[in-house]
Amino acid sequence: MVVCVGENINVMSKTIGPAMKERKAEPIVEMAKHQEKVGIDYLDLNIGPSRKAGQEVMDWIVKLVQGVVNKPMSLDTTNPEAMEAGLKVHKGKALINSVSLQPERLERVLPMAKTYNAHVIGLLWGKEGMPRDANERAAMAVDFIYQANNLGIPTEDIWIDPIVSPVSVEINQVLSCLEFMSMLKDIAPEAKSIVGLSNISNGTPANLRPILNRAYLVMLMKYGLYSAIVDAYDEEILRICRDGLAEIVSMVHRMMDGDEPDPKKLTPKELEYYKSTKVLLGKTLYSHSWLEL
Ligand code: THG
Repeated sequence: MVVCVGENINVMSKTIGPAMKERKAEPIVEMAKHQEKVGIDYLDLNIGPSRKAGQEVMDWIVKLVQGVVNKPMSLDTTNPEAMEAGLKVHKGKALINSVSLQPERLERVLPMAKTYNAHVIGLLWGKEGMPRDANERAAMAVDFIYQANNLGIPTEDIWIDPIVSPVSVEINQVLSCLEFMSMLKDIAPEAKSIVGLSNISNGTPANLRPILNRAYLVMLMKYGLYSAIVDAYDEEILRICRDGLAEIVSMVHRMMDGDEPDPKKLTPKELEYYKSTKVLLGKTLYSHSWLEL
C-alpha cells in the first residue's frame, strides 16, 4: 500500500491556476471531489511561491476544499506566511509540503510542524542545492531528522523526499534516488518517505508520461516507498498504490535483481513496463521513442 497524495490542484494547471487567481471555486471543488471519490488520501494544494496574495489564497483554498471533502491536505508552498495561514484553518493533521535543509526554511517553517501538530516533508535540498548522490541524501536525511527531533517533532511525522529528477535530464539522479530509498529503512526505520512521482517524466511527451510514472512507482515500491504525489486521474497508478498489478510488480522487481525476462513472451502492457524499467535502471539510454525500441 502506498499513501496517495493528489497532485492535481496546482497553480501550473491550465484550469486551476486562473481559478486560484480569480478565487473561482468551481474547478477546484470539482477536482477535490474527484480525488475523494477515487480514494486519494491527501490533497496537495500547490499554490506555488505566491509572493503577494499567498496568505489569502491559502486561507481561501483550505477552507474551500475542506468544506467539500473529508480528507487532510498537503500544503504546498514555499511562502512561510501562506503555509502558516493554511495550518491555522486546517482541521485535523495537515502535511507541510515542504521544508528543505536551507537554514532559513529550517528556522522559519520547521517549527510550525510542532506548533500545529502537522506531518512535515523533509525535502532533501540543501545550501548547495540538489544532493549529488545517495550518500549525500542519507547525510541530509539524518541531519533533517535530528533537527526536527530537537524541536520535539517525532520521527513518525517526518516524510523524507529524496527529490525525483526527470529521466530525460539525469539518469544518475534517477538511480541514486532509488539507491537512497533502499538505504532509508536502515537509516531511519520510523521515518516515512514520499516522492513527487510525475517529476520523473517532466519533459517527456504528454501521452507517454504515465508509463514512466507507473514504472518508477513500482521500482520505488521495492524499497518500501510510503507515499507518492500522483495524478489522481491515472487509474492504473491508483491500482498500483493499492497493491494491484501484482504480476507486473513482481516482474519489475525481479528485473531490479538482475533477472532478464524474454520480451517475446510478454504482453503489450508487460512490455511497456519492461522497456521503461530498462530505461529507469540506466540499461537503455532514454529517448522520447524508448517504447518503440
Ligand atoms: N516533491 C514535493 N512536492 C512537490 C513535488 C515534489 N510538489 C510539486 C511537484 N513536485 C508534484 N506535483 C506535480 C503537479 C503537476 C505536475 C507534476 C508534478 C505536472 N502536471 C502536468 C504538466 O505540468 O504538464 C499537467 C498540468 C495540468 O494539470 O494541466 O506535470 O517532487 N514534496
